[in-house]
Amino acid sequence: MIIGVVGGPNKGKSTFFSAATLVDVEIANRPFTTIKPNQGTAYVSTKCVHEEKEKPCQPVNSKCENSIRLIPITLLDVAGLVPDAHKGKGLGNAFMNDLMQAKALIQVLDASGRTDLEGNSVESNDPAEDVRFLEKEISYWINGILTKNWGKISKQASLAGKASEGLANQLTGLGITEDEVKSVLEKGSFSEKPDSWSEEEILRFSEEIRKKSKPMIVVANKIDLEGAKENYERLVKEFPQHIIIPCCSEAELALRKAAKAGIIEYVPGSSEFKLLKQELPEKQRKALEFIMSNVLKKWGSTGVQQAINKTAFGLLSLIVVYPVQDSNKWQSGKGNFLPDAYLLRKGSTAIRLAEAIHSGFVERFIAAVDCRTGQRIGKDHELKNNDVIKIQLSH
Ligand SMILES: Nc1nc2c(ncn2[C@@H]2O[C@H](COP(=O)(O)OP(=O)(O)OP(=O)(O)O)[C@@H](O)[C@H]2O)c(=O)[nH]1
Ligand SMILES: [Mg+2]
Repeated sequence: MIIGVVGGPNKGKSTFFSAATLVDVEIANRPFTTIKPNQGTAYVSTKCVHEEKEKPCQPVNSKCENSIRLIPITLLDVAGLVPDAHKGKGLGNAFMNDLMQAKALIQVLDASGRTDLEGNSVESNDPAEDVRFLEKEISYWINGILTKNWGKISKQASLAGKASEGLANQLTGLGITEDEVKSVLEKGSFSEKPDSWSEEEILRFSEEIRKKSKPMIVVANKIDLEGAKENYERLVKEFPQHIIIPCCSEAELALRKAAKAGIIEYVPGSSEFKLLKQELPEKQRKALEFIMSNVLKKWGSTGVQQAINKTAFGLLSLIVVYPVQDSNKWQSGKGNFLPDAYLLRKGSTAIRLAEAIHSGFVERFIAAVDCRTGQRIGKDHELKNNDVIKIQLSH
């Protein structure tokens, strides 16, 4: 699962990325610090089900710390996007192609309003503009992909009953399915003849398919700075349909680095940390005190882990499922207790779990077992969050 970190320049995207993945990347107070994309592993966190059996799990495809299962996802940090990127402004929008396979986007904006849309330092910028322009530019990016060879594809798509198929073909690179195209065509009352669509109509379609295929969460970053709280509250009012997370990426980066260095004990996402070393340089002690009083106490957490989790469980409605081979002991064939945790879309069936483990399992699928109840389930049985499932395969 790939999730993209996007937004205007100098908003703290790379800081957010680095805090979430602990990959060292260039961070600087100027626009266009990042040019080539950064890729790393972040973790969706959820309470592990191992406590039901009262013994620690032996994770293989994921990690488990303090009874919290950490399931890896790929995070991509890209260059900053500016207004009119689709006309070549800034670094343009071609670099967005790195995000083709992303299932969701995390927009990082500067909630303090100290950077303008181009990434320059200013006294006051309205972060609501960041949300509006970014959505527009992403729609233009999709529009650009959709309209490559528009004459040809729109003609083919207009053939009787072929609109969704023709458009979906053009958009498969973006991970968009024909069903999604169909639903957008229907809900948006688009004509079944794309070759008669006006430019505005094509753009409206791009916008609707963006909402479906690249849903976005908003990270109100730099929440530690003056004025950020007021802006954040305004954003929440102005965009009631968006998930908006107050965040201090810089604090999270400092905490995770301090934890790695053995200076503090800190579980990402939590509202506190424990000092392990009493003797600290003055500057470091002050920085940690600042984070405690101005970020953790005030906001409950730094927001980085919350943003990852909200993207997975809120925006994408994912569930966690634990496949095992031994339905009583919840073990793998090798004897590992609860080795794997998979993220699946809500509504996924047993056969989708089999497919997620290995595409070859689809053909070999016989049945599955809900290990909590011992009940045998069929391929179309809908799975629930935290299900422990044994899949029976033919040889
Ligand atoms: N006060 C504060 N500063 C932050 C925070 N997050 C990032 N910054 C600072 O914002 C500046 C830009 O950070 P980057 O992470 O390089 O921003 P970016 O969005 O990746 O920038 P480009 O790659 O140039 O598009 C740096 O000076 C960071 O230290 C935060 O939560 N609070
Ligand atoms: Mg960057």
